[in-house]
Amino acid sequence: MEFQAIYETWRHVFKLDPERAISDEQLDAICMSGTDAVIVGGSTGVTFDNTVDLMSRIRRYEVPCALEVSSEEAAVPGFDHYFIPLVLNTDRAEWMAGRQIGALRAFGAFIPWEITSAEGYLILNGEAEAAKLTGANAALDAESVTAHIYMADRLMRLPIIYMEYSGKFGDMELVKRAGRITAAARLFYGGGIDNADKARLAAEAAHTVIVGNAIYDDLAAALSTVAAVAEVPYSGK
Ligand code: 1GP
Repeated sequence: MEFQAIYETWRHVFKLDPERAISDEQLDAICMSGTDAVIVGGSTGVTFDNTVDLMSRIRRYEVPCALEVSSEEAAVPGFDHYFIPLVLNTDRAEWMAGRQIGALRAFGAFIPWEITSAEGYLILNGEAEAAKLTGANAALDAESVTAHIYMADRLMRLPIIYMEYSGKFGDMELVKRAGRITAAARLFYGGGIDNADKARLAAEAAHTVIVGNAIYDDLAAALSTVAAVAEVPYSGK
């Protein structure tokens, strides 16, 4: 049987930020929601301690739990999977391969490679914290998005392309277009999903739909996205 990575069946994911407070009741609702997985990650303020703390609380549940490793200090063992983001639409090479290489120099021999995957990020909301931090060129037109997809999917053969609009609902036509061009990568979409309708639109456009901020802003609305995603098939391959 062909090897299948854990995330290849995920349609709906909640992303929890270790820097933000979440009560036990809220966390219970998230972990028992029927979501396919929980990803722990954030652009800033992620430390070893707050990551361990959140992981151990999520670990009381059966839901798969992955870490998006955005800083070397916060690489915590014990997750089901590790995602290493590479930002594709920035001129600052440190976000593409620089910091990652620094971390590999220090920890390369200890990395559980069979459960570690790179994510090719396209940060498409210039207002997002991650865009400011990495100097991402968020204003990409359709042709540029296409070129970035070719780069990530065909040339670099990254297993995941992440279209990130964090904080804002994105251009679903652009996401669908990316999906049509993508040959092998799994397409993740995240940004501004705060109700069931937006979740359905995103589920049609991307393989995997990621909900973050809504968890903290309106938990009931965030929870409604789980069933919404399950209702809609992905329109691409
Ligand atoms: C953030 O893509 C995720 O990395 C989700 O975005 O917080 O806007 O839901 P939101």
